[in-house]
Amino acid sequence: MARPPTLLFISSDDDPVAWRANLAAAMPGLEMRVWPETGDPAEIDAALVWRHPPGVLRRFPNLKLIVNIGAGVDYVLADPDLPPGVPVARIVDDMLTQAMTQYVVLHVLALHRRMPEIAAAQRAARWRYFHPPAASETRVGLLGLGRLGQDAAAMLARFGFPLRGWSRTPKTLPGIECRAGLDGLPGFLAGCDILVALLPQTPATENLMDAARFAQLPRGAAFVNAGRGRLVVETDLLAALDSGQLRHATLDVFLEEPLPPEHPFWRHPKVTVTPHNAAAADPRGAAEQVAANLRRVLAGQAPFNAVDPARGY
Ligand code: NDP
Ligand code: OXD
Repeated sequence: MARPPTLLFISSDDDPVAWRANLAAAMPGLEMRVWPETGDPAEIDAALVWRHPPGVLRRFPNLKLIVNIGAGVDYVLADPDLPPGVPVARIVDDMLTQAMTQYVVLHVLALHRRMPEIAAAQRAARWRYFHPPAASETRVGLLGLGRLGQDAAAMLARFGFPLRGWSRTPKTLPGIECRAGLDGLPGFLAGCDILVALLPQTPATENLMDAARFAQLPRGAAFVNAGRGRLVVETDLLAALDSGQLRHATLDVFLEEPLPPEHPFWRHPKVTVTPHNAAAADPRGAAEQVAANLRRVLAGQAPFNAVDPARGY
């Protein structure tokens, strides 16, 4: 009798019970094993992973697919011992996209309406009036115009913000002034009153936002990072906040996560910290595509939403 398709789940941040239930519904007969209980390594067809221990995926000689439980695959690609030739797919999912768009809209509106300054005034029992600004006065820029950046931009457009976006390859998108590549970056940054980073972490994007790039923003701009911590030189960001070049930073992602208790971001008056919870893959939305991708690789087809390891996303 043929053995059932078998998937190994490796994550200490995600709920294996919920994944098991949703995968069973999406692919009846699927066997799911939870790391470190792998059973016979030769039976593992696919690995569903978030921050797996580096090197372990080499142990499965018949592995045909690695699925990252999330949109950003930097944790997977950072493994120097990935099994060669096994495709890596990421989650591209409406629930995750909606959550990220909620996060971006929430924080762009808060920054546009000066909520950090108003909250600080309340803590000091001070009546500090800010005239409600028009959306047309606040130019919002998106670093990254992928699945998440484009969805957030479409929602922000409804509020009337002038929008611009930056990507690796040139794009034409309705209602968004698009720039591409490093040559296009200074001009892009110069027109962002609120800058939202939704880039993947790759060798080309690490440390992108350094002192020189913060200096290219208009003085008093605000920054939101929902991409990855390594996009930013944290000491340069702190210096830009302290000098007044930036008026506020809202940060969901950090060089070190969890953010250590002694980190200056926690207590900085111009920083809002959120615990890397802008968006997350949810098995209710994502199990179906994991099952579909497993069916595809078992049939000898390439998976959907595969990433290019050479490009890094
Ligand atoms: P996509 O792969 O769909 O889009 C990535 C975008 O970044 C593309 O527009 C791409 O350009 C652009 N890009 C990549 N490299 C460069 C570069 N060197 N220069 C300029 N632009 C570049 O990713 P998603 O939109 O799905 O996700 C983006 C990131 O968001 C994830 O990689 C992850 O790090 C982060 N994320 C964070 C979460 C959180 O909870 N904080 C949750 C989910 C995701 P091009 O279009 O030309 O290819
Ligand atoms: C992701 C994340 O990449 O949660 O999906 O950060």
